[in-house]
Amino acid sequence: MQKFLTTVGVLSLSALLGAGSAFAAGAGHGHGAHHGDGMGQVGAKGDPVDARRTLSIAMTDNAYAPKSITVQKGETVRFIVKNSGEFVHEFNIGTAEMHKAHQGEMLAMMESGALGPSRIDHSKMGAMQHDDPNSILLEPGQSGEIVWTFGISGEIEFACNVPGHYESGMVGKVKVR
Ligand SMILES: [Cu+2]
Repeated sequence: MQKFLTTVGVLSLSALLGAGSAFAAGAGHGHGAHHGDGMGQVGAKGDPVDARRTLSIAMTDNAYAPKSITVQKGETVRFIVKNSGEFVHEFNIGTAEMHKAHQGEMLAMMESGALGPSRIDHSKMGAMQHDDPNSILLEPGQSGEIVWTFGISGEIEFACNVPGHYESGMVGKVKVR
């Protein structure tokens, strides 16, 4: 009986390990973002040397130009993002579910004083440092860039999750062909 149980234990463990590796392979490049499930579909932090295309994104209160973009699956794109508005804005690539989850984090940042309507207080960010590779958060007048490698084909979004902005239309489509 003892021997039987041990064998079952070993089999279960290898089954679990097998499932784990399959998941890791499907989830892409193992970057540091922590929003979980959507990432395999969304893609991963890109390497600037792979970027053959640079797209400029203008942020105002509360809109993006352009409103939608089309990329190829697996394509690495360099985004240059400029905040020309009077409020803090974010450019964040993800699924609608990921944006919804991130909106809760941004609300917590605002409530803690780390995020104001028109400024970011990095000293108060603490454990909530806003440094996910799929997003950039900019104060009025600031510019920045992110490099992103898109995942499988489908439709995802770029969005601003500063409280109230997504709801007021600060969201655009990414068509991944
Ligand atoms: Cu915004």
